Amino acid sequence: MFTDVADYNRVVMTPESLPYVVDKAIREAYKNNGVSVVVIPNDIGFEEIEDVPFSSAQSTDQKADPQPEATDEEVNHLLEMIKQAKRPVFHVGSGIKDNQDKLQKLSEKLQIPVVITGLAKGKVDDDFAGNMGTSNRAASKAADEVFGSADLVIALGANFPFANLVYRTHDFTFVQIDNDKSKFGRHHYLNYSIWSDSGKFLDKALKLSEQQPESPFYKAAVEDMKDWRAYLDSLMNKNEGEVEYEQVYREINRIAEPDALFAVDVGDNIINSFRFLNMKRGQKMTISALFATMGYGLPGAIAGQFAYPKRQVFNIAGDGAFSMVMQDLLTLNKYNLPVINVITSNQYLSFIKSEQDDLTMNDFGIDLKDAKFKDIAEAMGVHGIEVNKAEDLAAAFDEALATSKAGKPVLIDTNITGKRGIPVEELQLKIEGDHFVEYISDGYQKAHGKRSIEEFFAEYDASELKPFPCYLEKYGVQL
Ligand SMILES: Cc1ncc(C[n+]2csc(CCOP(=O)(O)OP(=O)(O)O)c2C)c(N)n1
Ligand SMILES: [Mg+2]
Repeated sequence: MFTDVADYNRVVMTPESLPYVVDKAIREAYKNNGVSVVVIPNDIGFEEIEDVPFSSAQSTDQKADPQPEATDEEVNHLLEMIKQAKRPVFHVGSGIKDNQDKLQKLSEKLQIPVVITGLAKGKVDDDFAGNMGTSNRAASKAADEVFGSADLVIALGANFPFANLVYRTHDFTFVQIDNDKSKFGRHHYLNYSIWSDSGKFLDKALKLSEQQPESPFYKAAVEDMKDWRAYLDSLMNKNEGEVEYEQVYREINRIAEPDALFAVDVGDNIINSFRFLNMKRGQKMTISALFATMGYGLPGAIAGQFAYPKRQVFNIAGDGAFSMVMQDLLTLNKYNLPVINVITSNQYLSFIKSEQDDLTMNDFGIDLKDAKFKDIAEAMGVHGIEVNKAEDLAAAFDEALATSKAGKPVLIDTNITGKRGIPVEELQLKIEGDHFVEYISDGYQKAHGKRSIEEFFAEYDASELKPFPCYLEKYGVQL
């Protein structure tokens, strides 16, 4: 039954072998970075075995594995490729680990903007000017545009699962740097690869490269991202009328401690946490990245609070996703886990509604009943708060913070509007003559009617945004 998911899978056959099988299972899980399963037949629980102290831990267990290292020749070759490129972009994944300082230095030194994968959110500083954010659908405008115009993509510790969507939009030269050879060329034809730990690669690249003059492309990218951030800020700072999701994120940012943990559920909150969470270095985020399983937020938060009992933990979930697992509020109560649950109730499976809206089909199976999550929480012994007006948000989050600080779990049900965030993945770039032209995807126009870029921006309350070619033109980026 477990063969499909387990790297190690054994049934314990004798009571005496139990400690050894469990020990082996733990070792195999670490070795394979995967799942071990030990099946213990019921009757073994009734057998007495001799209580012999057992430990196989070794003094070398804490020693880090040796890591592959880029050679001078490889790094010089890549630096040459970068020199030949006009619009190079880094695509950085979670393999960057804690090397953000080195990456940010290299990005500035070589004038290469950084696009990140979702798992690298928080691993490259959100306020680093060269950080364009995430790409694809759960994305920032600048990341999609900058990526869409790149002629060289350098993936660093990135195993991007949505490559079929964004790596196929246009031709570019592709370089991959990874410490795992099995990742090479998985997502794009490989023009060059460097088998290396990211930190060791960055050290060498910093040593062997020279400071480049300001590049028009880098400047255009940075300004595009700056304007996008200003747009997001203006949305977050509204404080009247109905509650909107941006303001909920403003409040999360306001009360989040510097070492907070965020467990983010699947749905619009994935898009919105990438866009609006202003993550600090000490903070951590967990999402169901590859499988995108709804109902991840609350169990993720429970695991986070058990692993880090002294840290502040958020569960950020939509009403649909939360409904799948809300019975575990009782677990928060039972173990006194002071998790702050933030529920964004829009009475829709909004993430799917947006997909259906973009197809020529009628809505199907996406509307939800309004649930009184506050009352549900209270009935399970968790303090519940409900917010219906933007002006009441701050007080609600203050109350949640105080409750959590007093060691108790809390839930805030924010009744948000059904407003859709701007689908920046519909912005497409093409080269016409000697310049880039931006337009709205054919699929979107087919479903919603013909529209200009300006009309598209206006539809999402984003008239201050400009198409990327404006920035390219302003700084004289050459094709
Ligand atoms: C277990 C599971 N079922 C279905 C899906 C497909 N799916 C992805 S997002 C989503 C809607 C999420 O709705 P909600 O939690 O209300 O969040 P919203 O998008 O409305 O903010 C669905 C059905 C999924 N990812 N996982
Ligand atoms: Mg919803």
